Amino acid sequence: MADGKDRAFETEHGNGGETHQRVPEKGPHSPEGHLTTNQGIRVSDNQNSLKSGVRGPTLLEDFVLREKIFHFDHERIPERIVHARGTAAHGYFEPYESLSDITSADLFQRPGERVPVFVRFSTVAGGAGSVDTPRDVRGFAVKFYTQQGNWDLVGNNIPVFFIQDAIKFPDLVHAVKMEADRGYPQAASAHDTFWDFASLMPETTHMLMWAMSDRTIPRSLRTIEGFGVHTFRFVNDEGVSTFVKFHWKPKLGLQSTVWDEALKLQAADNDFHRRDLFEAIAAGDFPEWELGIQTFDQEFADSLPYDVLDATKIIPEELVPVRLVGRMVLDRNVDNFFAETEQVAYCPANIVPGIDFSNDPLLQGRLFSYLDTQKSRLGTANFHQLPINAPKCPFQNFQRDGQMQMLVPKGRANYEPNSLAQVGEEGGPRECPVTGFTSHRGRAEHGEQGDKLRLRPELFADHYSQARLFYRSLTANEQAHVAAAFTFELSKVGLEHIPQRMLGNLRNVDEDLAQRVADGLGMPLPKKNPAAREPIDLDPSPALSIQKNMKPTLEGRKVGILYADGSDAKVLAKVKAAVEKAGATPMLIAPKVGGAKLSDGTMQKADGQLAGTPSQTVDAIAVVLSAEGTAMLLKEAAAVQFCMDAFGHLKAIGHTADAKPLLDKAGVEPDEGVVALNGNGNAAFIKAASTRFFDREPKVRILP
Ligand code: HDD
Repeated sequence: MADGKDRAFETEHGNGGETHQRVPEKGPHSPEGHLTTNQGIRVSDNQNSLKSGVRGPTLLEDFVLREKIFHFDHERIPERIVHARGTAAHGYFEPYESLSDITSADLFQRPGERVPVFVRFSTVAGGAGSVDTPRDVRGFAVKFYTQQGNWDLVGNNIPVFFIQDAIKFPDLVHAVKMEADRGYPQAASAHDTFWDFASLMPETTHMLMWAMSDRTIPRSLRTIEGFGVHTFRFVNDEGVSTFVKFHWKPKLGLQSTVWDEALKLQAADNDFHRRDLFEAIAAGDFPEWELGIQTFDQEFADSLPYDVLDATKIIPEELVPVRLVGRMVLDRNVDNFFAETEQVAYCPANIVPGIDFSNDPLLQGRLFSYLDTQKSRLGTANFHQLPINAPKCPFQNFQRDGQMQMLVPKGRANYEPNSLAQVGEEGGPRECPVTGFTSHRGRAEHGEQGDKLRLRPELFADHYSQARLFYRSLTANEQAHVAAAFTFELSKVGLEHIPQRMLGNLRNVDEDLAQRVADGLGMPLPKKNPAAREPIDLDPSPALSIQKNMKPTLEGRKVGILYADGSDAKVLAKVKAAVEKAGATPMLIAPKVGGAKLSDGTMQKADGQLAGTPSQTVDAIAVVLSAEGTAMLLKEAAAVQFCMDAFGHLKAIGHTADAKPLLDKAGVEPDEGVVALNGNGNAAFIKAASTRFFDREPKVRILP
């Protein structure tokens, strides 16, 4: 190949002896962009393996083929045992104010100074190839690349967890994942083993309430909250510790789907959430959250009727308000899914000076698990050197060698102490008692030190009070959804004693809930199961309800506009403009993706074909049809279903007068959310599209 770049491009491909064109000087085929092997040898032919004779056997000596196939065979790494399916983005965090009074953490010192972050959202139970919209908890993991090293806040979109002690985590995960013998169901908790475990472990009850609520069927990753779950510590320059709980509040507010919509999304678009996140960022509509903290001291913790080291408990916002201390913006998609999203390695043990752990026994177990899991997933103790994992501040120590060592340390100093500096050699880094990380000491009087015991603190035994608090904080419609979700999940359980046991537990939460689920299942209500500690009534926390806290806005959402041949060009243009003005994305949907001919004779291209773009993929619909178009679509099931589902999923429906027969066929009944489009500003439609119509629900489904 050394004989000149030009001839190298005139490749014989063996396909009929055809010679490929001379390749230009610039571009992917130019000398700079030349395809090579991993050893840097230029490849002359990437289409054909090396054979002995044109119809002969492939030769073992074909190092180009062997290297390519060898590498391909090893392209996959073990998927995460939990949270395997995820999507991620880059961005930044900036504090609003200095928190120097409570923490010395560098990232909280200077208002407005940005710290880069990498955030991965995930589902928990399904494999990497499962779907985005099962009923499941969402992981919300944030890596802050601070000047003092990496801080990972590895949380979920639910502020509590199923279990109190890490020793139960393998049991929980085995139970929720697909059943061991049959290998199904994927990405679903609605099966025997999960509910067997959950009903035998009353400590799961509070989390079950959240899991069965609309929190686990979010509309978008941009509309979920995030929580650090555990109680952590802030520590200031004087070494004074303050307990802290972390919250992420989405700028767009909370929004969820209804269950039927979530199910149908699984059919319409397996990648619904990752697509939504990617497209929003690509369009410059950057997702944003505010970081909130709840801080309190030991005295306050001691005054609570539950234990702050128990990850199955919250501290209601009404009791300790959430103080908003900064914002996080995701403004850049990954360049490469594998290199970044797949290889990112979060670890709750990654903390920086100024932040410290509490003795929460769930957190303590996590501190071991994540580092360990990365070794098995990424294959080497040097995974921290991968670009996505490496700190953005300098890091140096005497750890050496190992598989895939990417660094080339110089000199002889690979141990400490050493005196090599005395003879002019590089002596290497040293510990620093002043700026180095020091652990908060804990205090014996709070049971934080003492005899070795396999015991839980007494208040951990209250498994029901906060489950009740959660249920009673919801709107009536949300409560009905919880009852419906329990009914759905337990209806998938084959072993009859399991729903009975679960119902016996639910009676400790709320008699009405237990009765509704029993009725929904068509089963008798069993005796109440004894509670390890009698539940108490706590004040409801309205902050826990999604519906009470939804933002009436169309910002960041999508409106599907259905049109066909003959649709009024002016009405269509006005609806589209109104949607855009409201900060949302119009999605033009027509029977054919090539488009349709409008009333003024213009051909309007579509963004989506009707059969492939059902209404569950958008937040509201506008049906802009002429009499002719309506007559045609009355015979199209996808069009009828489009309107029927929008109505059933409690979405706003704007429509032209001529579209009425289609709506009638779809069973759309008049209500506040069904709005005439007259082309004049569409203000009423935009207002309706900014919310959902939960009052409509009794008309479309029987909830328990
Ligand atoms: Fe975990 C991954 C969140 C308890 C062991 N966990 C993982 C991820 C998130 C969480 C968001 C995915 C990170 C990513 O995107 O790569 N986990 C939680 C939360 C918990 C929790 C909020 C409770 C408050 N986890 C928990 C326990 C253990 C683990 C008690 C084990 C004792 N988690 C793991 C793990 C994973 C993981 C096996 C799998 C993949 C990974 O770590 O990187 O180590």
